[in-house]
Amino acid sequence: MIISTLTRQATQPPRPPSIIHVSLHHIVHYSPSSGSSQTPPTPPNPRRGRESPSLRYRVPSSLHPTCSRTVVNPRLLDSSPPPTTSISDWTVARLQRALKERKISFHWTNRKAQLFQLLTASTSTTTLDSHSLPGSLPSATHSRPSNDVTMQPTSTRQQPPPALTEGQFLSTSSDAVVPPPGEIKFLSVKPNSVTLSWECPKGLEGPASFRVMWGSSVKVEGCFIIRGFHKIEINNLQLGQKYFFRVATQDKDGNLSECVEASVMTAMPAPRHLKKGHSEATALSLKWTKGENMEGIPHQFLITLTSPGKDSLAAHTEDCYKTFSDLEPDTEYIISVSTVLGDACSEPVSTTIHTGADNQMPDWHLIVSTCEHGPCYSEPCLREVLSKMGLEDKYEDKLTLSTVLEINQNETSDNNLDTAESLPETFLKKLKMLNANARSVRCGSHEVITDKSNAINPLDMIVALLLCSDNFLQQYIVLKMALCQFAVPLLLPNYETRQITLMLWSMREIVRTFSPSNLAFGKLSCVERIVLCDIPLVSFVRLGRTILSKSQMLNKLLSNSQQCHDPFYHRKMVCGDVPRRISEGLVEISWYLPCGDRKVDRFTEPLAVANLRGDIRAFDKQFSFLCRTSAAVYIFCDESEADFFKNLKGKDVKANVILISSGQGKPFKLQMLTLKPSLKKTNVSQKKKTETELIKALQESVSKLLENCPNKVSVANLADSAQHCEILVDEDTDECQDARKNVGKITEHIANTSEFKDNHLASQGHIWKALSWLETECWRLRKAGNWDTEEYRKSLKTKEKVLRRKQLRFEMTPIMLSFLRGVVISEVQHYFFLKWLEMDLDSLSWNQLSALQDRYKELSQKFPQDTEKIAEIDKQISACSLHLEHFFRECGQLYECASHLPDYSSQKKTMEQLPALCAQMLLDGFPLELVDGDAANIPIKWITEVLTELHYIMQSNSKLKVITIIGAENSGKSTLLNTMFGVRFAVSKGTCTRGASIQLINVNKDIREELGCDCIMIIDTEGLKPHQMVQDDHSHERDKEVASLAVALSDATIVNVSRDDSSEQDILKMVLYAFTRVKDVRSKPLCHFVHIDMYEKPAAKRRNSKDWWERLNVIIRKDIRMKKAKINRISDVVEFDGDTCSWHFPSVWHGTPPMAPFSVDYSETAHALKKRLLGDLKKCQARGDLMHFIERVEKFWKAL
Ligand SMILES: Nc1nc2c(ncn2[C@@H]2O[C@H](COP(=O)(O)OP(=O)(O)OP(=O)(O)O)[C@@H](O)[C@H]2O)c(=O)[nH]1
Ligand SMILES: [Mg+2]
Repeated sequence: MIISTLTRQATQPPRPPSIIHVSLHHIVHYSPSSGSSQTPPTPPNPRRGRESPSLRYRVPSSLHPTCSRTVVNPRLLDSSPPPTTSISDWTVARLQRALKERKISFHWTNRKAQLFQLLTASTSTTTLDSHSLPGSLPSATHSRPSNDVTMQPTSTRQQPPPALTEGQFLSTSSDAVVPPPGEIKFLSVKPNSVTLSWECPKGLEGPASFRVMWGSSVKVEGCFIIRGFHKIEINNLQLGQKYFFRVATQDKDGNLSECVEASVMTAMPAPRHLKKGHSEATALSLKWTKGENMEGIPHQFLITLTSPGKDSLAAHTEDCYKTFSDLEPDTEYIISVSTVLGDACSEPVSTTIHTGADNQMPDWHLIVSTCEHGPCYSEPCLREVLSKMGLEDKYEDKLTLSTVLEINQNETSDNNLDTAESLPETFLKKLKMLNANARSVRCGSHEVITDKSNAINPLDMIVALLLCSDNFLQQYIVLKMALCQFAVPLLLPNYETRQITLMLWSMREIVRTFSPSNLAFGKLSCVERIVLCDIPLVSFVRLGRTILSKSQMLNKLLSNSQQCHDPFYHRKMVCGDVPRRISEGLVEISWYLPCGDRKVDRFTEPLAVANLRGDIRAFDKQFSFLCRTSAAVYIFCDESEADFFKNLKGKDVKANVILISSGQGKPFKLQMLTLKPSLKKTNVSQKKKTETELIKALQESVSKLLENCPNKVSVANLADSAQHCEILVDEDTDECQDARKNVGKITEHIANTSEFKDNHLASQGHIWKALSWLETECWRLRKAGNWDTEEYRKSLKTKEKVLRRKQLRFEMTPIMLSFLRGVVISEVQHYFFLKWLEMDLDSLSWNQLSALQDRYKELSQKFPQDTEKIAEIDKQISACSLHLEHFFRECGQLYECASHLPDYSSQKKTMEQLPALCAQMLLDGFPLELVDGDAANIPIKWITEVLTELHYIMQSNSKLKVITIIGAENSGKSTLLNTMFGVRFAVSKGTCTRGASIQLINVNKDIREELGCDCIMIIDTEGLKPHQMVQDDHSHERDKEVASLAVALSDATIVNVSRDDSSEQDILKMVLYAFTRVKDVRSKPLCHFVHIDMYEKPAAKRRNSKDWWERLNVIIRKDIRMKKAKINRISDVVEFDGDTCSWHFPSVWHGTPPMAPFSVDYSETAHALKKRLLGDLKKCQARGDLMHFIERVEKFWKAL
């Protein structure tokens, strides 16, 4: 089996001859007889103390390139009882299952530790599978070569060992005098391994045997006899721990000599990449990265500062950065940082830093706030602001996406949250639903805020939230902000560490569609990941106080003639005038993107606009960065500030510098500042008297700049300049970069997405499609004709077997191996891995997909009867699409294939690890394909296993309720679900969702009882195509099957009806069929009809609810099949309230995309619908947990 071979190769270091390698990990944990669970049970690990209450999940070691690692399961964070031991819950889940298989009863009242012992007692083994050893040692039970090794069970395998003391390892058992070996020497001591050697026993001839035993202060870890070797390497030790080693000579009768003994402490990895962050006269900040292999192990760092003749300073931290203040100016300090774990300390890494002179300009000490009474200097205090917002704890223990997506009490209540502590939640709740008013949150319900001391500026709130969010939540927040057309943070200041971070990772998910003037012929628009676009950057900064509001000016500059919106928050907005305490020095970025309509576009080329909050005097780093990277820097200033510009001469200024100045009561001047050969100002335009005139002049100036601007740059390329200006980059962490490299190993093979799928993801190709047809035909019997049913089925089964055998020939490809390795890696890295892969795959497919989707959309709108062409393009879209789901689909196929192998097959055992990985992915917020849209089938074994794993990971607390959406294709179904629940179903023009996908949302404990479930499953379905657009009845039937299944599974169904759809009647018929079909398998589903004005025609009137239901009744009455089924009116097939179950949505965009913000009305209607749906769920009868859901999927899929 390729996978296990590779695993061994990866773990096996090149070794010198005559050294034996022993893997402690295997001896202690490996348990070949542990039934279906091949994962070694994880013993309590005393080093994991700080990880609780996070529940940990151990990945299958056979899939792991190095050794097993742990993954936090965020979904379980607060649903779990405080762990009494640190056995992972994932392990508990598997143990629980294994117990069940052995028919040993299990109760949740059992402590995990007891459970662990119970299972280890029932599954432990005394022989070591030598094939599992990295060194591939010859097996003890087979014939032994002359230099052989005998694995001996240690007492730990049978019973828990007694606590050991030094000197108690080995007892010599005989009176025979056997000469002892010479002194033990340690040839190498690494964090996880030790190589020791000893001299030959004096007076002994020929190859001798030695008994080697070792252990920690807690227990004996291993013991075995070797013959002919004097050297041994012992692997998989714990780092920073004291180990004892004893060696005794053993004669041929088994008599032992006295033993020689030595102990050693395994090495502790030192921190890496120690760098100076910020430094000034009396303060400095440092940053570093964790030592190798320290990921996931809670540890601390010891930092010491020494300077000759001065007292040394020392500090501890768990973070990878530290700030020191109260230092001596102009002094050299030697700084050392060591890793500390328990009593062990690594070698230090050191650097020398010289503090600045006393007269250096303070930049972070004093900030200039924007209060009305002039410059206001105050001491910024991040902790104080965080504590006001109830976020103090979250600075260390970051907020995660799962907490934001979770449904809690506030989701359904109408109570206004208006305390400072509730601001972050209110903001996130609105932002999740893309409410363009999300930033306008205030404490207190009064319009006018009288007590400003308690108020919080929204920019402070955003900075605080980002500082308290993990990388993935940061990315989520920034993406949603961009969708609302809010400016997003480019450089984020942190007043605690005094560091500035370029938010590149956070912006990576932003994708925009726009139409620049130089668009290739035939293309309507281009889709771009915005941080990768080479776009001129124009920066706006302020020097001193000015009468103009820079942000307000920028908003006007970027607004179209048709639509006015506020990307930059400004003074006149809610709480915009509250003094900023932690957001001074923030640089935000927003983009102007043309739609291609000259009448609407303010600029015909894309443009990035940066806005520095605060005075450039106080934020020199940010200002220098902008001068280096921008095509132009516009400086708002007062005429009296002329002297400052002399400072610019020493800077690396690549930008054109333009001053926007005015004096008290004087008109505005726009002047170009030239720095070389001498400082010079040239008027750009005539003086402007009013703000409107000034904005016009600014627009002209920017437009001129955009014409053939050579100075274009992508945000991704700003990272180099950031480093030059001592600005951190958020994605410069080892986890993120390693994950990126691993993704690169996959994507470098993708030249053509379709060919890539054929070559590397082969299991899901035409064989799987043929198999799907056979599987479904077995119960549909559509082509049975005159055949005897049983005979027909038999023939189908035979064909199925042949195909399965063919499919089995596909081995797991190296690409899939790379994928699985990326997924099983540490918690943080696997998330980065999936994100990078998802983004890279999307970017790769757009190139090919975008044009096809435009064509599809055009044909389906203008020539729906041209079914042949539509089907052809649809096929091409399907062939070119390559997303994360294709990789998981491949996992599913590999798993399904392996399920046909005999139980002893190693391939089967390896594949059994895959469902757990996929279940984890679902918990991480990635959608899972329930119905494969290309094959029109459910890989039922795979789905069953994934959801079963999920059920166990959730500790059997998986009672769920289901919300489903069905409706016409491209009618905004996925958009609506994403808006309501903050989830991330794929959205795209043309055709997008295929089959059906699911996503899980956690329900907070506070309303589980009320809602009657622990989680909510959302099912997004492929759009229904009108009859005229479909080439054959088969695909039409397929659409209806998917819709029926989704309805049958749901507790509440949303039917999307796009008001602009000319084939509405046809779609409604299909919807009604879907409801009719489920009539026999379940009670009437709850239903809401949603009418969306996709293209907002002003004349469009709201539909009268009564007319609407009557219209549905008319369709039913006219249909003969429905009549036959005794269905006469809509109320015969669905449960609904005539007055409140019909919803009207405006278009999602308030204006013309790409510059249009998300419609507030749309977001608020979506919120109301969500509240109503949750209300419905409260009332509907519980239908069980995930295990019941799986049963229903299989039952309904066959029955429908
Ligand atoms: N103008 C406008 N566009 C919308 C609206 N809702 C969604 N869209 C866009 O329409 C396209 C399709 O949206 P989706 O949400 O993917 O539609 P869908 O119904 O899920 O599509 P399929 O899954 O392919 O059936 C996307 O480009 C959306 O941005 C709307 O109300 N107005
Ligand atoms: Mg969709």
